[in-house]
Amino acid sequence: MKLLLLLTSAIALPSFAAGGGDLSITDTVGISFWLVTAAMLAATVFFFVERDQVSAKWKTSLTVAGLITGIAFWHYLYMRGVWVDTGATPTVFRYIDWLLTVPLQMVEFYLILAACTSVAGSLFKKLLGGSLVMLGFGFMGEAGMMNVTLAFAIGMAGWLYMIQVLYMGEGKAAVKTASPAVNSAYNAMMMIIVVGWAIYPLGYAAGYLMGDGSNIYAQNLNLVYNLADFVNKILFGLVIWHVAVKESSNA
Ligand SMILES: *C/C=C(C)/C=C/C=C(C)/C=C/C1=C(C)CCCC1(C)C
Repeated sequence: MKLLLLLTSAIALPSFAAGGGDLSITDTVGISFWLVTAAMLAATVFFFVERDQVSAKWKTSLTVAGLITGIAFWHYLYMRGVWVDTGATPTVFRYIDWLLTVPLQMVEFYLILAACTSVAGSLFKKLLGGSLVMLGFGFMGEAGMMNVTLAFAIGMAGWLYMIQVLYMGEGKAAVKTASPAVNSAYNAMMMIIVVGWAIYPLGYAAGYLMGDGSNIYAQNLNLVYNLADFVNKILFGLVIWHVAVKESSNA
């Protein structure tokens, strides 16, 4: 594990550190790309190292948290380069990242629930379906493949469907009988999907519904998306880490 990390950084860091021009002091969005890139790397190291602190059944959860921030770190290296070098919005890199990391977040839900209920599998499929609709239409709207407002509306429907599944569905009923730690993990993850995820459609609206995705709108879009990724990948992992550590010391 640690060898893999070392290898990845040995290959990745020199090639990207040298690329592009200097970061301008006035390029707020570029600076936010830079900060989030570093934070993703730090979070990845943290989650992998912290696996040692938790009991066996929580280790996989921390591994997945580290994979999420690790995949994001990889994409942020490129997204930062695209933005700093060209000033363009790195839509394709962004959505490739989301296409990998959002399903992994659904895997986290599955892992927490699978330990205590039999509905975890069917819940996972519904959440995965909802997130693919959300991301698929979001991408088509941003890439100019369909009407931005219509794409937004269908993407919103996918997200609202997921919220409905989490609040009214079988998962909520199933965790009632689980341990307090599992309950608090489930509730915290619901909060992230409802409150944390709400930042993303705000970013989309700022970029494409209030404007045309150019200049100032592109800046707002990327700034909000970068903030959202920071909250939803790093904070999300920390919530799981916190529960895992608490639960492990009780055992
Ligand atoms: C690590 C990346 C994450 C958690 C990405 C989450 C992305 C979303 C919640 C995107 C949501 C969108 C809508 C709800 C409407 C359509 C536009 C999107 C794709 C930005």
